[in-house]
Amino acid sequence: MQLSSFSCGHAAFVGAPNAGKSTLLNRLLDHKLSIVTPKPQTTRKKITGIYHDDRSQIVILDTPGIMDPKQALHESMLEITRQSLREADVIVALIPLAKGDEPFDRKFAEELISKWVKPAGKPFIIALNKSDLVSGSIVADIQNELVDAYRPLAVPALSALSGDNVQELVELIRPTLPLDEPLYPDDILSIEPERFFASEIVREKIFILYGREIPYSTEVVIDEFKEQHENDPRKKELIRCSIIVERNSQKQIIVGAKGAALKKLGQAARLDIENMLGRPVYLEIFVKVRPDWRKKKNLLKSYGY
Ligand SMILES: Nc1nc2c(ncn2[C@@H]2O[C@H](COP(=O)(O)OP(=O)(O)OP(=O)(O)O)[C@@H](O)[C@H]2O)c(=O)[nH]1
Ligand SMILES: [Mg+2]
Repeated sequence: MQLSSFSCGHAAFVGAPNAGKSTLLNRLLDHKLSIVTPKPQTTRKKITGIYHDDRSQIVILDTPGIMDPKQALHESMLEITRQSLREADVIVALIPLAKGDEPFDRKFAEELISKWVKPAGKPFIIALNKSDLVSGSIVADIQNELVDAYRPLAVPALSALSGDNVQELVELIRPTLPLDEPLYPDDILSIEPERFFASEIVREKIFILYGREIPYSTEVVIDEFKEQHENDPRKKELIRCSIIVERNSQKQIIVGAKGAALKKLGQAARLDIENMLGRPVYLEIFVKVRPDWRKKKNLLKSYGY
């Protein structure tokens, strides 16, 4: 490692919900750090992922997607995105080239760049994601259009899902970072604690296993995370967590007939948590009703928003 030419700094990934910000972070780290689901508004808090190579360390800030806030929870999520923009040395505005059958969303691109990215006053790259979904011929037109309209540093088209052109993004980010020593040791991928990622894994399974309003009405809180392995590596980790819902009817859906749905959720979450920790886990899940928790500032605060 040549420190005199080493670059280190923060890159904020911002964009609409479902743009693929978390997928891109995971692809760059070659590790599933941030939870990903087909549903929008999956990420609710800042996820810090640390990318390392011989010449650079990029502290990547994955953020909640930008939407019209409808409740206090959304306001808190947007505040997290604002904070990440303030911390950033460079901003990567991630815009999907296609959304299902819908074409490129110029209106959202305009809002994202003019209301969020430009006011931050940082160098920015517009990264066009999901290039695997569109034909190459339309991409060049969109790239030219965005260059003319917003004058970004660059407009790479990439696919976070396939990895196509993702390394090029690193090459574009690197020169924007300060020449500086690495901030973190080269063997860590994140600075958030394991218990946070355990709660995220439970949340991811809720997003995947339940439909309608359930994912959006739930929060996951880790009540106890006991490392019991210190003297005996075979001993299980004990994790007690609560799933918070807004209404009793939602609690019934989460639990399911004879507890079957909750059991399925618990199994899926436990496997992923064990994978993350590399140790066996005993996962206990409670379901609690907290009416209108998404609108209550004090509850939101206690859940880390
Ligand atoms: N086809 C395709 N799908 C992608 C690509 N990148 C992400 N996706 C999919 O898009 C969906 C959303 O991805 P996420 O990474 O969760 O998106 P996000 O921007 O983090 O979304 P929020 O956390 O809700 O703001 C998932 O189903 C991904 O598999 C891509 O390059 N191509
Ligand atoms: Mg996300």
